[in-house]
Amino acid sequence: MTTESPTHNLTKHWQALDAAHHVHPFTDTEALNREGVRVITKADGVYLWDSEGKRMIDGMAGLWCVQVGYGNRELAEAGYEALKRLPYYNHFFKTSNPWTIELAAKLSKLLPEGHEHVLFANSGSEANDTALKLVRYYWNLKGKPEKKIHLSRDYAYHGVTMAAASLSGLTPMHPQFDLPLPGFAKVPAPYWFGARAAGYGDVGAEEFGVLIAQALEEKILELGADRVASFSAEPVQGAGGVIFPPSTYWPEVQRICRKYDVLLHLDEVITGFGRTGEWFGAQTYGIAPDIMTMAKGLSSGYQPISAISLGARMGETILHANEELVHGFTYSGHPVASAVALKNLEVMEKQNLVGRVKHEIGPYLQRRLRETFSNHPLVGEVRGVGLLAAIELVADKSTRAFYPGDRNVGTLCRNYCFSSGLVMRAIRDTMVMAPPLIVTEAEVEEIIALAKDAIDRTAKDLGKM
Ligand code: PXG
Repeated sequence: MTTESPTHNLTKHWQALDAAHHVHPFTDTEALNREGVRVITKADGVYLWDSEGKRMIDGMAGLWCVQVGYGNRELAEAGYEALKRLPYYNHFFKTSNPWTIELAAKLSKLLPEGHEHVLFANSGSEANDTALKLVRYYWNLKGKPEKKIHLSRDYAYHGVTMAAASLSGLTPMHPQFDLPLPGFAKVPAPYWFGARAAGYGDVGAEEFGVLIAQALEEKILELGADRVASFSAEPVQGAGGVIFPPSTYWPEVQRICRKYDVLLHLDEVITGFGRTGEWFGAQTYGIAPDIMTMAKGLSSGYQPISAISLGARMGETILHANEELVHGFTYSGHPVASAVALKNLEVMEKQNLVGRVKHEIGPYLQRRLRETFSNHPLVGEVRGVGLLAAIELVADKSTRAFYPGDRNVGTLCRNYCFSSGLVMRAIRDTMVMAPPLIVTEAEVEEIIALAKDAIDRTAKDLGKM
């Protein structure tokens, strides 16, 4: 019989309390409680520690958000200063605070051209809900109240509130809640790697990009352009499987949105703040959105804060409506969250994190992933831009055939990652990574070695090695 250490007792204590009282997101409660939750007690740089003292390297930057890494003292101190000086005040009743004002001004310098105005909220979901309300308001102001349908894509993840979940194209998110709401419709995703399995045949990536963009045009024509309000999309689809669009996709999508006067809502919640090697995915992919939403990396996840920026035409219309904009949250532009976000942007600039992702560590990660996995018997594709990457695990490399879903290949591999101390996500059988932007070459090597070990073990289980 082993003697339990005091930490182990504490872990058991927390697991029991968690099981008794805490309901987790996207979790089967009973299954989790049988297993016992992992309690994370501290983090530093790119590392996490659990209550048993086990160290893990975080290949996911939390939930794709900890750009500056954990334990940044400058962010902590900026938050503490704001907490002492002004722990709370709001922007209703003709008031504001210095941090939120400076943050809005700072963002307007980094955002795509024409995005001069921002609203604040507290999460990506709230930002997306707000964006859709503003789209509806825009068309009402323009005298086109019948333009109300919101288009988005299969595999999209835009959040969990009623409208954001309706926008999301991950189908398991809908039936429990009788979603999507009326007025939402989906178009296909530019997921070239899955094209064959989805019945598109042996089509090249560039051709596929055009084909999928044209499916948007067909949907607009089917519904009637006079009824379609907006098209929402992530520059690169994140939680849906780290899907990078072929180079032909975005130019064609933008041409179609312009042609049918459909507002383009870009969800930069994952791609924003350096992830793809520019401040925004809009810049990486040459996208000019009418409205943009951002969260996560805005504060490196240190505080809950999100933002919605208005492009020129929405800004001009909505901000000159000469009436109250009847929208806003108690915590919109919270002073502490704003102070931390402002400091986060300052730290990112001082450390040249975006340039580093574009020219140094991003290319390094991408090269090392390809060198390590391109010829692996279980790997069908390695893809990535900046510090965002995906590794497809497949049954047949040459035909890009997936394993049947019930083999749970991705979960198997993910579990090997966890047990050896690497946080890497599995989305279906796609292994994905998005490490903090401060990750070093040595840490990239550590991530790759652990990922290789996990993928090798998975391949052995499947009789591939
Ligand atoms: N848009 C995008 C593109 C996101 O990735 C949201 C909106 C919603 O943000 P909030 O702050 O409301 O969660 C997200 C969030 C995962 C995972 O498992 C991804 C997200 C959230 C939780 C889990 O990959 N993305």
